[in-house]
Amino acid sequence: MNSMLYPKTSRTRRIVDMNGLWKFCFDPESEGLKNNWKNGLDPKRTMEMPVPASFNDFFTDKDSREYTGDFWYETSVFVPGEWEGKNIGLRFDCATHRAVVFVNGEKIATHEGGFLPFTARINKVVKWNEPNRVVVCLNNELSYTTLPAGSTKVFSDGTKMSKPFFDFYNYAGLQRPVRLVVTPKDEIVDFSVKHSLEGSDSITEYKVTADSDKEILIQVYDENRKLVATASGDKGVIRISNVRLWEVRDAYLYTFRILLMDQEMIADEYEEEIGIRTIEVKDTDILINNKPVYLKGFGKHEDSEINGRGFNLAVVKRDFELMKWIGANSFRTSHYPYAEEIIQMADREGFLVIDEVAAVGFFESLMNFMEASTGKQTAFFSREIVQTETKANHKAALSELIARDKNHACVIAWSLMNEPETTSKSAVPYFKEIFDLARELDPQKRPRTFAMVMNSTPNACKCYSFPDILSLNRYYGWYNRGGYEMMEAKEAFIREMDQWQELGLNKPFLFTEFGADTMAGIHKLPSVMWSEEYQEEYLRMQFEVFDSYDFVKGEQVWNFADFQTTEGIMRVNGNKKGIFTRNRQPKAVAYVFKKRWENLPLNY
Ligand code: GCB
Repeated sequence: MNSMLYPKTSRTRRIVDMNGLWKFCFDPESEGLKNNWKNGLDPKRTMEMPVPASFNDFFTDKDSREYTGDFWYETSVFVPGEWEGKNIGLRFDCATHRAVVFVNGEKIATHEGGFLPFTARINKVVKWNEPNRVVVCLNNELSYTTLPAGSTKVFSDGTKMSKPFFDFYNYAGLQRPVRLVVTPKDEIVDFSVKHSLEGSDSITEYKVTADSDKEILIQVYDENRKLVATASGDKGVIRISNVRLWEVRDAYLYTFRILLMDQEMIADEYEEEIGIRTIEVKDTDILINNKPVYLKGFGKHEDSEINGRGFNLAVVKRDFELMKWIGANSFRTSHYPYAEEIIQMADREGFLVIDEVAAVGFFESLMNFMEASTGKQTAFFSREIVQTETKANHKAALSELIARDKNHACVIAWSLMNEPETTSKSAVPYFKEIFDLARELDPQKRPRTFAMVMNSTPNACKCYSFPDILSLNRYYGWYNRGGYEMMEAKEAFIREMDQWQELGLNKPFLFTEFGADTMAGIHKLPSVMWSEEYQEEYLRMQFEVFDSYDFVKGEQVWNFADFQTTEGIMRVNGNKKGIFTRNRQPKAVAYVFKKRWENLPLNY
């Protein structure tokens, strides 16, 4: 069974870190398979490549940076003979966007989707007490069926180019850690928890899946490592008296220790830190532990200088410090699942996370956010291939996401798509299947949402009945009537909000995007678009609108930081809607947010 558990060392489990410099080469002719590169890359064309990282921004030539097609990585890992008799797996935290893995020349795994982990069991091919050759063929091409979606253009000389249906740069590579994971034959494969409250106690329904019929024990420890509850069996309930709940920006994590027992001997041991909280949508409120919350925060990206989308714990740490400084309490993992370490940090810091699957680009346009408001239609969901292959990939990615993140206290909602084209009826059955699947798979039955593009208005959108929380991406005063037209932008914004109000949906609304591109350091009096002054004026207008509708339960500005995009006339070396620069320094408007967010009522 393929386990999505985060790799950990315990008395029964071992990990070998495989990060570092790997061999790397491009394969524009897709000749690697025929030429048996699975047995070793051609030394004449290989170079060294750091893992984890995106390959793109290391290069000084454009062909390499923009490379689209197959590309290969190779390393070797020594597997000690003392692990004979254990399960040996190779765990890729992500391989963007698809991978075929070979060990000692044998194909052992394939995986589609570049933002979720997979583990390949290598027992059948492993060589004990020897280095084992690991070769991975990746591919970063986009199509209608990929998550994220896009297209691939081919020039007259055969060179390929990514044409995303989204603006963030199509970074690729082994962007997150790779590890050898050693687990016992009798193995804990998965577990899930669902909490409810009874007075000052918590009741956790749990379920453990194991590749074994050995006895299962659960022990729960508090933060002082004091045992507070125990249970046995593969499912049941755990009561914690006088529970210390996980609260927004005031986290508390119990350690759930799961044991497989062979008489007195421990056959497998796995521990995870779990925050105990409830999450519910009631009327227009989002309730955490039965208390209403207002989301303050950001749409983000995994994006930084040189590393691209490569996992960088130092940047992650800085981001959390900035989010705390500014008074935020939440973020959306726009537009793909983030590294597990980020979700763990959110658990530890008490942030609320809207966890998004990489279903972005479901509107055939690089600039969908602009073109949507022109009334353009691309009939994305009318394509048969979308209703078959894209949907299958979407379901697989969603299943992996929920399997990976379902126990995290910080995850309070699933975002099932970003800015899909909801104006045609063909979207409806697709939405139904995806929304139903999320409900079915999540033991905690978290609210589901999707981020709605500008033209998903009450009049035009065919899918607004699906989400439990409505998430609006709105750019009144930027893409729509920017600059001196701001007053009209505000009127149009209010008109739309009034229409939502009239529908009486009785559900919470969030703004998951609003923002204005701003070049840090450009000052202009009076303001012009792109100046720091305009960003501030634009945002003050948004706040006035948000604050006049009581069903608005949160604001996540676009974007936390400036980020890299595909080049084009709309972007000046990237998207500049950051409240912070790409180097994580504040623009002037950061102080406006800090003041607003720190002064919203305490309960928020
Ligand atoms: C959007 C997209 C986001 C873009 C943003 C923008 O609507 O969801 O990915 O980056 O607009 O800044 O244009």
